[in-house]
Amino acid sequence: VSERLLACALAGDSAALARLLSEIERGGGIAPALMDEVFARSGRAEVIGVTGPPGAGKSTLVAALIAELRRRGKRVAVLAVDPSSPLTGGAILGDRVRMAAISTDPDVFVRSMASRGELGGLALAAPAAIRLLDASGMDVVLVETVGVGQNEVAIAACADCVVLVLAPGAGDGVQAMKAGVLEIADVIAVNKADLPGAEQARADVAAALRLGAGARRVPTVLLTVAESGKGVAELAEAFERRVASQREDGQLAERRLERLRREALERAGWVVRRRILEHPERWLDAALLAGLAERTRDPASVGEAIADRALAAAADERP
Ligand SMILES: Nc1nc2c(ncn2[C@@H]2O[C@H](COP(=O)(O)OP(=O)(O)OP(=O)(O)O)[C@@H](O)[C@H]2O)c(=O)[nH]1
Ligand SMILES: [Mg+2]
Repeated sequence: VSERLLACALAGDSAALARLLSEIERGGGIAPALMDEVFARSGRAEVIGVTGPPGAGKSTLVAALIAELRRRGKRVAVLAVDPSSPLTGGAILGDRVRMAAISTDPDVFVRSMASRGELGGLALAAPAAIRLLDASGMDVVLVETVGVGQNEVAIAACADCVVLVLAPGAGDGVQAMKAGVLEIADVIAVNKADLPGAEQARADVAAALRLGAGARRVPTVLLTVAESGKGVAELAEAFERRVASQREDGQLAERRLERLRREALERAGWVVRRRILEHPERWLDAALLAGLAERTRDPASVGEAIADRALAAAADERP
């Protein structure tokens, strides 16, 4: 990746931005020295995670939020992350955005990112992509993730503020609560408030929050109708207020540093893993292999031995 391409992307050229994001998604990434430059310019954008069970209305809500944030004069990027499928997420979000007739706005950038199944995958690609969007001058980066599993929790952890979208009926609320997703929410949007049961769903969520209330700040719960835009201004207001108050009390800086710390450690783990798997025979030698064949050494203990060797060798190789 050339320095010039990066300069274009950082100046807000969306074609250049798209190309760099493809590089990041592919896992090749951008040269570390260039990523340092991106990182140095990042930290201005507010990163808002939008998560929740399938079909709750996340994409529709994101489209409505784009319109709302544009009204407020913000430059908005959307990253739709689909950990499960390399196919669906983007197309669906694309339709919603087209419907909202905002796809031609130069101050809106929408991109989907899917798991390509390689080592580290989205866990490493998503935060790098968010940083690039941030550095390119976006005021708000909305990150939509599908579902309510572990992946989503991890990706939601990339955000300054997490909006959990639930919808009445079909046990959605209950399902999300089981997965412990309520705990990561800063703001909860009970969407499809035009449907029967919305008020009940909100009451259920409020009750579950009272049960789980501990030291942490209780999430704001709102009713929205993503399709008509009802409650969307209030939702934007709620996460902006949330981020502002975190900024004031120093929590935002703390939360961001914790994220970077975890990402660096995660990255280290993947680098070690990759290096071991590049030359497996170098680490898993005949003696260790015999241990496995003769059942004198368990794979777990062989794994420990391999990691010890690789790390020791790395230490020796350092100039
Ligand atoms: N009645 C009603 N339907 C809505 C509302 N918001 C979204 N929908 C509908 O709910 C369905 C799912 O909406 P999406 O925005 O695709 O939901 P999603 O959470 O992004 O779905 P996945 O990305 O597949 O997990 C669509 O048919 C929407 O038109 C709403 O406020 N009221
Ligand atoms: Mg969606």
